[in-house]
Amino acid sequence: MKVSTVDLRSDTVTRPTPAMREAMARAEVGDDVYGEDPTVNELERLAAERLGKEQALFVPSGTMGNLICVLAHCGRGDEMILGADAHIFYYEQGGAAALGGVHPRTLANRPDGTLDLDEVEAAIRADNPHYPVSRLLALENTHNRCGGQVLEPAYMDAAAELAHAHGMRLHVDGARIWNAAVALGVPVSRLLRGADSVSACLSKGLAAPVGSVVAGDGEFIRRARRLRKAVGGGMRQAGVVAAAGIVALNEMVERLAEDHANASLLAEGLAALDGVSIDPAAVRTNLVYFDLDGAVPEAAEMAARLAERGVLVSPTGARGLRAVTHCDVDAAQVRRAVAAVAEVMVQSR
Ligand code: TLP
Repeated sequence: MKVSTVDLRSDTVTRPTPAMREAMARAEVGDDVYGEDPTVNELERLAAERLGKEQALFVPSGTMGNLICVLAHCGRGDEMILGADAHIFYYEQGGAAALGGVHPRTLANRPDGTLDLDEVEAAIRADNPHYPVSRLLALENTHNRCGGQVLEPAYMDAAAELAHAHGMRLHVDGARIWNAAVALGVPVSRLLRGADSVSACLSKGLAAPVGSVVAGDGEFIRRARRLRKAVGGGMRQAGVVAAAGIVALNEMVERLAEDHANASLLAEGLAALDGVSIDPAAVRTNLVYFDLDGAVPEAAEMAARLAERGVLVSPTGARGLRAVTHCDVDAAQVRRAVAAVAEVMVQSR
């Protein structure tokens, strides 16, 4: 019997559910650049409602969603304050700088994914001809490189208040904002109350095949819609994929709690192994980062040996690895992954 692969590299690997495929096959479509795709229009209505914003826009990816939002807020030479570990800064090829001339000002992320708001305030530029204009504060919730940490509603509110007091806007990279809301037991809209824009993924834990939504007020979405066309994101009969996004929002959010429980199971299993360093109490959502000590193989070799055993994880550094739980991985497969790590450890001693 062929043993199935346990793919823990990312929640981006999730496949559309049977309900999504059915909805996709049945989707009514039209030309969305003309605003005539009824399924896209319904997804955008539903997303705006869930995110608590006036309007939403369907975009092909989280990267494009962030780029469009940053460009909608900032002009060339404007400054954006964000974490040094932010996905926008770290993993998006510097697109906002390359394509929009937006100047990134990074501050250290704290281990909980937040930025120190006193440091943010100190970084905001005075009105002085030497300086760029501080236009945007960008936060990430959950925070990927900080281990899927959840930024609390009170913190999000305080950050928005600070930005607004200085005439700035707040953007939230909410690729996994659904995970944050489920972990906190609050509606997504509560987390975004003060945010001027959000980019939220449908294609990660929510399992849609492609797509993200951005949301904000009507004037913001008007600018974002123009920018989406400029960067090549006008998708025509996109209802075929938007249909999966509607199923994602209606059926896949609450079940993220299972992924979080499986992530804790994985973290506890790994913590019990000699040679692995991880604090299971710090795992609050579906991202599990762990380190290997000097007595065991380095991360790349560990990943290769796990792959031979049908378990896929991502090396994040010489001794660091990331494993991500999602709807295509169950508790039994998580146990198999832990057993595979244990086996590689034993064989390498
Ligand atoms: N993250 C991917 C990789 O790019 C690292 C992953 O496997 O986690 N914001 C955040 C916080 C993200 O984690 C990601 C994807 C994105 C934006 C970009 O989304 P896509 O991949 O749809 O462009």
